[in-house]
Formats: sequence, C-alpha cells, structure tokens
Amino acid sequence: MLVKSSWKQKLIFKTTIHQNEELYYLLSFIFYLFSILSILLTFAACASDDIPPAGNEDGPQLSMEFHFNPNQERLNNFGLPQGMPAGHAGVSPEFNAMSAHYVELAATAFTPLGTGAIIYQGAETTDGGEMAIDFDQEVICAPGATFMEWDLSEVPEGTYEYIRISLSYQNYTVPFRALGIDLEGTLASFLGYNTYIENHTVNQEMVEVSSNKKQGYWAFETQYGVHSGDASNTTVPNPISASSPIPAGSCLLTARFNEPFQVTGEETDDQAIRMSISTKQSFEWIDTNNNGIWEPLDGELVVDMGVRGMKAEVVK
Ligand SMILES: [Ca+2]
Repeated sequence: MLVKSSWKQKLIFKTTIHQNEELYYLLSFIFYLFSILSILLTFAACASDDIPPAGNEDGPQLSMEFHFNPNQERLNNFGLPQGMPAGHAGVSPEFNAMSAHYVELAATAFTPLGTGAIIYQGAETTDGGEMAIDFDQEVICAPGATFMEWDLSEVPEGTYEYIRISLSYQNYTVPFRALGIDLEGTLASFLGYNTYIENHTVNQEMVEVSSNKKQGYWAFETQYGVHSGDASNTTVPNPISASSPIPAGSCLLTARFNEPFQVTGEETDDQAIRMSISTKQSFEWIDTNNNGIWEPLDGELVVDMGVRGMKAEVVK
C-alpha cells in the first residue's frame, strides 16, 4: 500500500509540475498576447485646465455615474455598428472598477477639444519623471456608483451636445480555458497617456510599480499569479473624427447626449449624468476551434479589448 501510495503521490506530483509548467507557458503566452492587444476606445487628446472652484454645496448637485451594458450596441472604430467577424469570438467582460481623469462638456461636434467646459481634470505628478496622471489620487469607482459630484452652480452655463471623458483605468474579469480547465482572470489596464503608479491591486495581489507607465500598461491576475506588460498598439475609434480629429497618443472617449444637456444657472434640483458603456463582446479573440471559449494555450490570439461605445444621458 505504501509503495502504491508513493507511486500515486509521485504521479500526482509529476502531473502538478507538468501542469504548472504548461500554465507557466500559458501565462507567458498571455503576457505576449496582451502586449499586442488593441484597445478599442474613442480617444482624443488630454487637455489640462483648472477645475472650477467649489461652489454652493447646499445648492443643486450634478453627479456622474458609469454603467456597463453587455447588451448595448457594439460599435467599430468609426462609431458604426459592428458584428463579430467570422472566425472570431468575444465575451462581455464583467467590470469591477474604472476611473476617469478628464471630463469636458462640448456644445457641438465642432467644439475644439479643450475649449468646452472642462469640469474635471485629475491630479498629475512628475514623481516618475515626465508629467503623468497620479494614480494614487484617482477616483476608482465601481459600476453604478457615483464617480464624481459637482455643484451645479459651478458648471458653466450652456447647451452641450457632447461629453468627452478620458477613461484612465479599467479592471474587469474574463473567463478562459486552459488544459480543459475553465478559469477566470482579472485584467487591470491603464489607458491614460502616462500614469504614475506607486502600486495597484489587480484582484487579490498588489503589484509594485513606482514608475510612470505609458498608455497600454496592463496586469493580468489568475490563481497562478500576476503577469504584466505593455500593449504596443492602441486603436482609437472616434465617431466625430471628421469634425473633431483626435491627436495621436490621446485618450478621450466622446459620447453624444441623448438630448442636449442644458445648464441655465437657474437649476433647483439635482441632476445626474449617466454614462452607459457598451461591453458587448468587447474582449475579442480569434476563435480557431469555433467554440466561443478563449483558449490562449491553443493559440487563440486576442485582437481587441476595452469598450464598444458610450452613451450619455442626463437624469433629472
Ligand atoms: Ca476557442
């Protein structure tokens, strides 16, 4: 019995080692995959203006919240509906958290970037060398929670058709299969032009960085640990590119309000800007065996991640 048990133990041990080796290669492979990802977002340049001073805190407030909708239409780089290409598959990732570091209200599609009402500009720092978003001071928000609140009296009067938002951080969960085992991983990705990160927690594990990271830095945590890397390629869809071109290396999403957002200065009630972001099959890979399951170990390359469009409405 002892001998049999020992054999079994050796077998289990060997199998475990073997699996761990494969998983190590798998995760290295994922590391490689993410380094060539495209991030599907609507971007524009990051301007820098001052945040309006605090106003009448007893007066009506304007709040903002983000919702993630796996059933919202799936848009391409030009803001037009796009189905899943043949041979590809996608999942709608489950968002855990997000952050933004710039919010601008724009009167029309022709309003030059940075000349609208900039109502939020996140803190920046040169601690890492070049100017960068200060991740420590970012507001990290769960889906549906209030991301930010302003005194409505401090929002410049006007009629705004568009809102421009720079998403700077996203954290979501995606399923995958490896060695026949269904697993989940948590992805943290940094979308700002440059972010100074002291450290960040992906799911359970904290990653020490203590330096600036350019747009595209990511970390992926599974039960086997954390891998991180830098996406070298970022795709930037812009539905109003004809009238409002996006400078390279920029990071703003543009959305049209369902109806123009009017600020008259005479408001008496609180209002909320409700952003709805499409996650419909936004995590997309080449599904070589056509089973709708991401199997990176079998060479199924990820071709897109991020979000698939954004809608805005004001709730009174
Ligand atoms: Ca597959």
